[in-house]
Amino acid sequence: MTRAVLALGSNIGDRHATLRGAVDTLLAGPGAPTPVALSPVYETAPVGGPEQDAYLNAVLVVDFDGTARELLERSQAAERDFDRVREVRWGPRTLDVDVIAFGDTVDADPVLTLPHPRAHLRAFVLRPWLDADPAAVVPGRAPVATLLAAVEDADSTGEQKLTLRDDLTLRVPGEADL
Ligand code: PH2
Ligand code: MG
Ligand code: MG
Repeated sequence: MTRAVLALGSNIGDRHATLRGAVDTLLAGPGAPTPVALSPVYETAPVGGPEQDAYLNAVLVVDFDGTARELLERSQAAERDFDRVREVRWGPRTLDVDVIAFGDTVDADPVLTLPHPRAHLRAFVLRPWLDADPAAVVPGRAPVATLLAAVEDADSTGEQKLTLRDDLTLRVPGEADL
């Protein structure tokens, strides 16, 4: 069993319904990962890419009995379920599911670079990850809390502004709203 971190993002359509559905899809079926923690939802300014609408972002921490590649395949299958079409890099999408960390793996494999090569720079990953796991560490780098503080300090322009949307709940199947 490996503890893994998935980052979810949506900025097209009914973003909240998409994130809710994505959590259900990711945790459903034989061999699915077991949920460990689910972050609150944040509304986040788009980082990089073309001009696009704001995202909803969240983080799901799981235990997974399989390989990192298998978890990536499940994440991509969930994206396909929500009609994700591959468009411009960093462009708008109905659903993005990124494998951010897989145990303490550090691997430059271009198909699945671990940890995610930009996670340590992105408040929209670090903030919800810290909520889901206050002791989290980005493998090979530093504690999430330290990295988030550095990102916030460097963000004088507010490019990485995020807002807690505690009006938008997510839940793990079979549990009350978190
Ligand atoms: N994802 C991107 C590009 N930019 N910006 C925000 N705020 N949230 C995202 O999830 C996001 C992004 C590429 O995956
Ligand atoms: Mg992404
Ligand atoms: Mg992605």
